[in-house]
Amino acid sequence: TMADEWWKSAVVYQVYPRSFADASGDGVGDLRGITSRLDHLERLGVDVLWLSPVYASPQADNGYDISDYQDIDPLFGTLDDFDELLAAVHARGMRLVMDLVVNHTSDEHPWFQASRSSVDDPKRDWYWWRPPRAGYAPGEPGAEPTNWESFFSGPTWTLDPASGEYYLHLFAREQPDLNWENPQVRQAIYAMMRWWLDRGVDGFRMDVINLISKDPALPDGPPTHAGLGDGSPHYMTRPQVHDYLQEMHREVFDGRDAQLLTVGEMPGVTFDQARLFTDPARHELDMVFQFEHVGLDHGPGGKFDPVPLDLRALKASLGRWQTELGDVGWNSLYWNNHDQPRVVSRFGDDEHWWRESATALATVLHLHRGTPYVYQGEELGMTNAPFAGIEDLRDVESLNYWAQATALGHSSADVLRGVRAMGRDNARTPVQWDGTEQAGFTTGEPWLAVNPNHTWLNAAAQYDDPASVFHHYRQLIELRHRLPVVAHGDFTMLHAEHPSAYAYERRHLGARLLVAANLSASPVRLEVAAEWAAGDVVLTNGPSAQVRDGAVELGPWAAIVVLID
Ligand code: ISL
Repeated sequence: TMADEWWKSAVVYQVYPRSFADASGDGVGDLRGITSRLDHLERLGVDVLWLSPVYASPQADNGYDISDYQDIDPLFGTLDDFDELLAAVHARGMRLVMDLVVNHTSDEHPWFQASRSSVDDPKRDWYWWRPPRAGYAPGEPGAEPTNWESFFSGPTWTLDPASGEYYLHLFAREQPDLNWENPQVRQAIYAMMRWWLDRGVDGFRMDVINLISKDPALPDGPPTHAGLGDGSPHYMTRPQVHDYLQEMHREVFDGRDAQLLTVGEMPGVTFDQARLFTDPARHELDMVFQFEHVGLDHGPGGKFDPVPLDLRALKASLGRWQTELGDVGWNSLYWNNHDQPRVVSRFGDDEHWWRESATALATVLHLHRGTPYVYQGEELGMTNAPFAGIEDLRDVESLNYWAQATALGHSSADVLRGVRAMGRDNARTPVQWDGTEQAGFTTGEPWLAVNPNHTWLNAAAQYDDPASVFHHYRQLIELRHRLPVVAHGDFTMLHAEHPSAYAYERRHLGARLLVAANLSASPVRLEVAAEWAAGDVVLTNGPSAQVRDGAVELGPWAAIVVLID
């Protein structure tokens, strides 16, 4: 029932702990740092904190490589620090959702250590081990059991010389994939999840959860380049994923799911699949993260070969998801997370129309039907980082890509251009709290350089400025809480073919909401029904957004929200 679905009127705030706030002064953010900054979240008005991984980890992928699911990494603190954070979040009426990374573990997890110790170990089958391809010796080029290419470049297989067998890793070699076809693996994961729920956490964001089932025949995929292939038909969104999520629901969530939030991260998911995953009657997930809209600017060479965004394609994509998950299912709404470049730099104009474009993009996203996610710093309009060269980068995806692309003969200037525009470290520079030397993030040396624009772009400067990006986000969140039409209304795209305006209407019972934004620097005039002139303008991002008889007028990057009820 609607009362149970509290997350339909909620907004989630993602904390990437390494870059949020450093209480210990070692240059890496930590749990006590987060606890010390909860005022910021409360002021913003968000309902849920999603915490990226803080578990014990060798940090090959910044914590998405877990070596103990039931402990906190010393970099971030202790279980006591965690309990304190959780209590402080609850004391403010917010909820805390954990990141759940169970497609793979770290290669230092005791499960994998046991698994690799011998072909006869009881945990051998907890991971994907295979002999070399028939006719090949271990380690010979082409001997990998399949031609699949890793998300982080190179083959998805690494040889363990001790046994002469390869193990599967869809991501880095330090992230071996668990074998979900083995029921013992699944039960171990469910027990761990219950342990966290018993500790008081309010749900899970499930990392690449649509990749957990692989075709045990492990067929090759269609060739891509450099002798590798695309294995995704054999590991992406297989029907078994639904079985496993339903089993997880029975084993972990039954009886307590009404108060929890579950969201599955699902690269490549289609809306037909997403509708099944989020149909409440099927007891799988509350919502999923889909990737279509953040792939629209990927060029022929992939994400590091970006092309300009075609706004019509963006509207067609997001609009289609609104329709397809309209009556059954539920959308997650996001521009940013720790894997994506900053939206104001990517789809906005962080030079000439920084404040206007950050707030226009926020308006467009937040008033769709679905649950919005704010990634730390997005609410300040934080921008991509001015990385000068590869030595400024830390992310395993960018570093591996750099090594591979330059080895294949691409010029370092070309590779650097792609990585600077699209690399994940853009999202991972420290949160800019104030204008002091390290932006108030740390008293030490930050693990990744603070963006030099923190001198003027920071939280302290925005708190007292009602026109700031921060206050615009705060007002958008407040609108979702206050107006049922925002949380529950239906969705109709307007002017779908307009090349620079994004406009839509929401309706719920007697209420109607018009949202219109100019996502360009040239003024726009949009025809709308005459009655809107008599509505209440509930939000704009500046004086150049106006509604008149039969039209909305929008200056550069202007946005307006009009309510009739
Ligand atoms: O970064 C990406 C966008 O191009 C994807 O390839 C990303 O790796 C994929 O969406 C999966 O992301 C998740 O799992 C990864 C981890 O590195 C990411 O940080 C996490 O969000 C492996 O655990």
